[in-house]
Amino acid sequence: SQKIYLKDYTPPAYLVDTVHLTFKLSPNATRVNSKIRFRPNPDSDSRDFFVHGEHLTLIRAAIDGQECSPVVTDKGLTAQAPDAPFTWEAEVEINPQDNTALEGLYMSNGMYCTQCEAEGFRRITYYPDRPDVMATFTVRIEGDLPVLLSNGNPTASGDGWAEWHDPWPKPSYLFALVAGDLRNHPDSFTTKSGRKVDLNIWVRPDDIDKCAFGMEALKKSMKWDEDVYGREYDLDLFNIVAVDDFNMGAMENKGLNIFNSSCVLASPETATDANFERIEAIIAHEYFHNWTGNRITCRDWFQLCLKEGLTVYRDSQFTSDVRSRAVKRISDVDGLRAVQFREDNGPLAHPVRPDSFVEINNFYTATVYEKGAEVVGMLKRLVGDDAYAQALDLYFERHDGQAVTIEDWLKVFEDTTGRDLGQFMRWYSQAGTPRLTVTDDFKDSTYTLNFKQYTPPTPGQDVKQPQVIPIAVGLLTPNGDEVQETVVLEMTKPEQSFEFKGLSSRPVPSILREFSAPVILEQDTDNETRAFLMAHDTDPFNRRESGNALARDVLRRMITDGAAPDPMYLEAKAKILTDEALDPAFRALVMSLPTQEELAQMLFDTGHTPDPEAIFNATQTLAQASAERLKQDLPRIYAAHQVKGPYSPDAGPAGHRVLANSALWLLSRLDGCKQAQAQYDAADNMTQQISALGCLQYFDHGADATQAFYDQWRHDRLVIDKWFAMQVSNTRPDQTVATAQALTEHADFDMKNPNRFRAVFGALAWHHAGFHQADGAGYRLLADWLIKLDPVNPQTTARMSTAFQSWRRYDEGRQALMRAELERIMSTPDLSGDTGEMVGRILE
Ligand code: HT7
Ligand code: ZN
Repeated sequence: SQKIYLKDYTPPAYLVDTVHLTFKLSPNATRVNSKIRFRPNPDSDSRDFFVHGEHLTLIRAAIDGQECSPVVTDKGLTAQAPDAPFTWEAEVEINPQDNTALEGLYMSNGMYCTQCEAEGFRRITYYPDRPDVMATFTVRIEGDLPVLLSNGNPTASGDGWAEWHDPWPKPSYLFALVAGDLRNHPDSFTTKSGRKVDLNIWVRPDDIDKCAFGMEALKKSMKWDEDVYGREYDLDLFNIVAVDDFNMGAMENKGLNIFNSSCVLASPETATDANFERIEAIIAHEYFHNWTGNRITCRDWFQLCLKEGLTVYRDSQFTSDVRSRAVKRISDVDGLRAVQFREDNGPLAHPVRPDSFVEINNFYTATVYEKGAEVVGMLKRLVGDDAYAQALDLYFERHDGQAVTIEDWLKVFEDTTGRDLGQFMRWYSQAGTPRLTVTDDFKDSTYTLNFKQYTPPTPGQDVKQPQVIPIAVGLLTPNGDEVQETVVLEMTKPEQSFEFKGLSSRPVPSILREFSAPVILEQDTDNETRAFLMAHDTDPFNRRESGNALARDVLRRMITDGAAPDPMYLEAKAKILTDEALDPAFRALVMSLPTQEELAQMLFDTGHTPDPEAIFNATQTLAQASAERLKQDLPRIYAAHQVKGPYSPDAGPAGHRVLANSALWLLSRLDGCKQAQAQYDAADNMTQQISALGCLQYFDHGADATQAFYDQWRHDRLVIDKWFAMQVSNTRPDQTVATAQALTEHADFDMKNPNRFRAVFGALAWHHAGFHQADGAGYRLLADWLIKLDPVNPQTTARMSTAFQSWRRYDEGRQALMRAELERIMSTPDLSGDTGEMVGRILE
């Protein structure tokens, strides 16, 4: 496989105006007829006619009605084409039934569906499968199935056929087709200009009772995008389809979003509060793509963050607005640190806009998505809310219908504000997480904060230039009053100081409020100050952050010096947990300990070799000490936050449940799981049932409940995914690998279903101490299965191989074991390009 570079971009030789496709569906031999109007691109000097095509059998091809004999390779075909508009026609045959890679047209549980982003359309027919070629599509589907769907609006249908037309020019990656025995959950939405849009969620018949929440989320998203961004929907119909076999979460195909069923189906009995919140966010995300991605798309795949970073930013704004801003920000930053920081500080580090890749599927990363969203958030903070709104209006006006670049995006902000964003561009081009060090002085009523920034080298980028860092700061007096409300300091130099004058005493700084930039803040604060901020900071993000920093420090001392749990931490935490004036969901977040993964990275960063077993033991000891400190309070808190009445997934009741269930986890350490068993027996919703089951499993009282849970839910594949994952997640480290191995032998384990594979192996990879067992059994088991999965589904294999990305962090023994497994994967005959690129980069 070949590396391609951003700098080598050239415009397409030919553009496309219209595409007509006819599908004659058949599981093993679907025929696709295409009729495509090409015209020479005035912006290109080339007249080489090349169209992509992979895994296609060409039956016939013609240009302007004349049969032609193109030169066909495994990547596409070339032909002699006129230097004038012409019609290309082709007939190909494809095999959806055997398409286990889940790219292009494939079958899932008897239904046909497509996944074309990023380069799947070339598995459907010959086409210039690149996002800067935008065309209108007309589609005819012939097949003996009751529901036949494609993009846009339906134009005609009859028995066994349907025709669709999408009036909006789109790149091929947004093409979609679905055919199957489906039921719909219908509704409608009237847009702000009074147009009625029909909405449907299409599912398999058994799932029809799990669509209501997704539909409400869709209508909320449509309204929010009108209210906040002024964006109105632009077709008469919006369809969502749930599919069981899907490589990722969901896909924003124009007017026909396709969802992994786990990201749309929900009922109180089968989905947890966290599932409901995630579904709402993903529905919003895909819907928001209609403007940020579909109407304005990417010129090439290097610009992926243009649509993904912005759309993640938009969906996080939506969740903040409809739920809690503080809780959303804290959870997002937890996720960013767990996944993106790990990526940015290891062998897979790459810029938000990468400058080269072998396989674009490997760049749907936390860096492109989540760091990409952080960059949009920083931009908004720097220019201010009003300028951001004006810039977005200009972006939609100037670039509607175009395929654009990050330069175009930043130019809109430059033109709106008159600012030079040249230095800001480094957030897109430089990889790695900046380290921000801060010291302070207080003299003659002036308080000074001195910052230094430094970004360590990353693969291919040895030297980094200083970035623009918006640092939100507030100052508190020692008695807890705010003397300086939040201001945004704009750091542009490697070292920079900022003064606050006229202060009568040395203040306590609260730095990087709301996590105003994706950096690692290195601050020499003592634990008394952390406890003080935990109690008094007016910024909820930093309030929790101080608690987390305190916990990290306490755990570090326990792990490296054998220290005992620090009573100051236990007291500070108890104060928050028992403060009934605080939001319950926020209290639950304060209760949570840093993840073992986060602790491993923190130890590594501070010059220690992380020992997974010692990390595990320290977190257990601290949790036990917490439980004992809170012995009197836990039963009361647990009882006070029980939610009465019918289940609602709203943030309010969900917050009470998450707090009560955090209390239950601690309580289970003290009461032999009595309360957990009672909750399990009485549970009438999945949140309560699964929280109780988790406690029972974790504290070794779970055998009966695990079996009962299976017997109750064996017919529901999404719940059974949870059943698989929970058994692995809730093991003691010495049982994790054996449990995962045993589950692969279960009759319901199916490696071809990405959700099921991820349930077992995602849970194994996230079980820090279990995966990193010193004998290497975790590494071996995962490598065995990645090798098995690669020929079936390279995309999922490549993503899951990232479990090994931090291998250099550990001791020599573990490093050798992981390297051996990575090399074993690498030397597998016929390894896919996806996995080869990923494992190669991890090993480099
Ligand atoms: N734009 C989509 C990204 C995507 C994808 C989705 C499903 C399967 C394969 C995929 N490859 C890329 C989803 C999104 O970010 O909204
Ligand atoms: Zn997206």
